[in-house]
Amino acid sequence: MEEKIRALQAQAAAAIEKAANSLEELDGIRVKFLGKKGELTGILRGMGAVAAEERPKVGKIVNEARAQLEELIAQKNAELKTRALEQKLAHEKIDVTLPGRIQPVGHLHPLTLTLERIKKIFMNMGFSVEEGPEIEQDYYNFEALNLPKDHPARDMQDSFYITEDILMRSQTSPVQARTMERNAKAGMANKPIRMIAPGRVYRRDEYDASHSPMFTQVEGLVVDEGISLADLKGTLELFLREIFGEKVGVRFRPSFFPFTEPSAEVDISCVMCHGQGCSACKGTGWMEILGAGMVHPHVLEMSGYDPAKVSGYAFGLGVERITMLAYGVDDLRLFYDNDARFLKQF
Ligand code: 2NL
Repeated sequence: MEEKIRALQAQAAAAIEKAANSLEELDGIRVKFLGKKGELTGILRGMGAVAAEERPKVGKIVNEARAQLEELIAQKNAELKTRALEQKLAHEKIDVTLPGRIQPVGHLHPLTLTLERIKKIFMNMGFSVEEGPEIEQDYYNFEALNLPKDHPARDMQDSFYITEDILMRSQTSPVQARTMERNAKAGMANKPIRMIAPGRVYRRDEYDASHSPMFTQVEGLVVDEGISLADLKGTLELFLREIFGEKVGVRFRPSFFPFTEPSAEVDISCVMCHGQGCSACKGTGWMEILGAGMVHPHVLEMSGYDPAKVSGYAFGLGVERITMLAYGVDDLRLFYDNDARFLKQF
């Protein structure tokens, strides 16, 4: 009996030593020898067959064998766990000295940058920023601005019609017309207005270095008692000096717009030659930058304002043109190409 136990013990010890390559395998060995139905346990169960005087001795040997095997299993268990942890650590090793991956950070589009600058300058002068629909009614786009149906000046802003009466706006002035009309309809006719209306406008046009059927406009409108051409001149000069610098020359030339009277075109001294005359300004030393004028009395009247009580000035400028002159961009199409090599430079 003693030999049988010793043999079993040796067999189990050898199995633990060499066979256990995983915790599962080790547990299998434990169950095989020490489990409830295990081989060593079986011997204890069979003690009835052992002579009474032999039992304590046999029991002792079995318990010693059991204790030794449990010890071996615990050692092997610890060994396997350590090995598993080492493998895991080796596998998950990271090199903290590797350089990081650079995340490309985007930035605002040059037109957005200019528009934000323009908005900020006017907001600092007390203007509000108003927006309106790009798909507009013929009435607000043309009629309310003194351009009745079949008026020849509509040709200058030939637009994209969706129906007879619905079109892509050709200017942002419908936003101003709507603002005046809203005030008048709310019983606040002649309420002072100091606003700009930025946004996209659409015209039937060529697509070349300086024309596009879609561009970005900012129009401004100021209406109050006693507004004069001096207010228009002072405000626009201040604005142009903020954008192009203190030293920029500014001049007003008489012009015509159907919605203003009198009207003016505003030039700045050439950004390339500073007034000397070069190819960029066709030798004149000046560059046209925006259009403006005193709001036509009929325009005020149509939106419910009383031209006998209030007067106003208005202006319109192209954001693309200002951006081109401010940054020295020579082709307007670059703004819409979405070529990162161009856009990255701003
Ligand atoms: C330009 C200049 C301009 C206006 C726009 C305007 C708006 C209202 C009343 C009167 Cl609600 N005028 N806008 C005035 C003068 C010029 O645009 O170069 N346009 C192509």
